[in-house]
Amino acid sequence: MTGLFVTLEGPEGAGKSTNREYLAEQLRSRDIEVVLTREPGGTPLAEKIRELLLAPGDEPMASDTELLLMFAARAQHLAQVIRPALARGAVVLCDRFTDATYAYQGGGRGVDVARIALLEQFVQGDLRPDFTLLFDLPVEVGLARAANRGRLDRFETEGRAFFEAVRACYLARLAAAPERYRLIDAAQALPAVQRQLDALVPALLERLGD
Ligand code: Z5A
Repeated sequence: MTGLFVTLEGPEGAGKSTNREYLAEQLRSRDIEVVLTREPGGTPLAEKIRELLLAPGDEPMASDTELLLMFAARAQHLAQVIRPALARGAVVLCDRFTDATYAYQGGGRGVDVARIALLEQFVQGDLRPDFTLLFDLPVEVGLARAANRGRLDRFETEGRAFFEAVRACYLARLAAAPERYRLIDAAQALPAVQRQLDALVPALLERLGD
């Protein structure tokens, strides 16, 4: 692999979607091929799985079903988009990846971390993100931002304790492997968040050139 795999993570309403385009522009203006994508989703088939995962419904989704669908979508996304882009030498900017599985299915739903790790190895082999930008902010701030968007998906109807567990899991993962993560203070106003991203670009470029 010669490209660079960068994931954007964080709890609800942290500003990943708002900022991924900004970061992509910073890199594209330096003539770098950037593939902007997201999970769950990123291919037509994986986007269908996303619809299943996010749609509120009368039948409760078992946590193992949710876990397996996340990894089914990921397998498709890796095969169709992520691995080919990395093989071409592109920067892949992916809005959520397996850290979200640890945070939401592990931290939020209480799925055994060993099961997640097993599927991670099965689906990804040795592929892990080179960098993970963790957009962190207090849960109440993120929920208030997300509430302004209107209709809630199946995850967004969860209670505050769920999102506190998600945030705690993200922060614990950062503490356990600080070399891979970059912490973004996402509670700041948008221009200040973007200045934090600007400051990260040289490290991304340096790694891409390695
Ligand atoms: N999920 C999972 O459970 N397991 C997995 O393995 C994966 C995902 C991969 C869909 O993800 C759901 O899938 C997600 C986790 C689960 N569910 N939840 N919750 P998603 O990433 O597509 O959806 P999301 O988490 O709901 O993203 P989000 O809430 O849209 O967050 P965001 O992209 O980080 O935020 P945003 O849309 O950029 O910003 C939210 C609002 O805040 C918006 O109105 C912005 O204009 C505003 N905003 C952004 N930045 C600022 C600042 N700095 N100041 C003020 N306002 C701001």
